[in-house]
Amino acid sequence: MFKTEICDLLNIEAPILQGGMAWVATAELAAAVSNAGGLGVVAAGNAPAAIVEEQITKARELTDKPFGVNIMLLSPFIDEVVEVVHRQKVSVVTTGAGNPGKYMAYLKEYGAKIIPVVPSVAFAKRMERAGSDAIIVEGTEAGGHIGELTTMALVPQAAQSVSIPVIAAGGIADGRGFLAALSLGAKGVQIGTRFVCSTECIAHNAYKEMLVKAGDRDAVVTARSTGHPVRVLKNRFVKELLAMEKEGIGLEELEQLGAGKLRIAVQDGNIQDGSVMAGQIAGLVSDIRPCKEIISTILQEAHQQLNQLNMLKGE
Ligand code: TUI
Repeated sequence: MFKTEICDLLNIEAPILQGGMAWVATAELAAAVSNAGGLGVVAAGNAPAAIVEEQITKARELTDKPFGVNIMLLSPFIDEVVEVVHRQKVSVVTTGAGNPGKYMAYLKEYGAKIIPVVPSVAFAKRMERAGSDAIIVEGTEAGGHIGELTTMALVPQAAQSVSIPVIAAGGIADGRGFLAALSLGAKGVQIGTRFVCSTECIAHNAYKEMLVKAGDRDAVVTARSTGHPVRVLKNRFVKELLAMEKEGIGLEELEQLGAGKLRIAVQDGNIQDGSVMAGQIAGLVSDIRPCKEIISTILQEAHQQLNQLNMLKGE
C-alpha cells in the first residue's frame, strides 16, 4: 500500500523522506528512518566536510538501507561538502536554501539521485530542467528556513507543472497529512518535525519536550527582514529578536544574533536562549516514539483515512 514511483526511484519501502535538519539529522536519525523503510537523510548543515564524512561513515555502519545527505547551500563549507558526498557516492542528495545548479553535473557523475527542496513552481521547473530526479516542494508550514507559499497551494501547482515526481513537505506529521499530500499530486512526503520527536533523534530531551508541549500558534517566523525567514518555536530569545526586528535592527546584527543558536538548543538543551526550529505541525506532535512506529502509524492512519473517505461515497 502507498508504493509510489518514489519508492522505486530511491529503493525504499514507504515514500517518506526525513527532512535534512541541521544538527538534528545525524547518522542515528537517518539510519533509524532508513531501517524503518523510509529514506533517512544526514544533514550537512553548516558542518565542515570532515564531520559530514564521519556522519556518512557512521550511517553506513548503522544501516544497510539507502540513505541521503542534505546539503545546505548557504554553508561556508559547501564546496568541500559536495566533494565528500561525491567521494562517498551517497546515493541520494537533497539540497536546501539555494540553487544547487552548479553542483548537479558533478554529482550526477557517479549517479546520485538529486532532489532539491524548492519553495515555488518557478524554482521547481528550473530544477527539472537542470536534471533533478524529483523535487521536494516545501510549504511555509515547515520549520527552519522557509518560503512563502503554503503546502496546500504549492503542491498541486508544482505537481501539474513538472513531470518529475513531486514530494510534499511542510505541515505533514500523520497519516491524514500524508494522504492529503498524495491527493494534491505528490508521490511522497518529507517529514521533519515529527522525526525530531523520535527516540533515535539525538536532539536534547528539552528540545523534544518543547515540541511535544507546543500548540498550533507557537511556531513563529523570525528574520523576515533578512530575506531568509526562519520558523522557530517562540521563546525568550525569539521574543527579544522579534522586538529588535520591529525596531529595525540591521541585517548583519540580526544574523550575528542567530549564529550558534540552533546548536545550543539541540545539543545543550538551552531552549530559552537557543533557536528551537520546528514546523507549524508541532502542535500535533504529542509524544516521542521510535521511527519505526512513527512510519508504521502514518501508513496505518492513511489507510484508515482512505477507508473512511471511501465510506462517504455512498452518503
Ligand atoms: O533549507 C531549508 N530549511 C532550512 S536550512 C536551515 S539553516 C539556515 N539557518 C538560517 C538561515 C538560513 C538557513 C534551516 N532550515 N529548507 C529547504 C528550503 N529551501 N526552504 C526554502 C528553500 C529555498 C529558498 C530559496 C530554496 C531555494 C531558494 O532559492 C534562492 C535562490 O534563488 O537561490
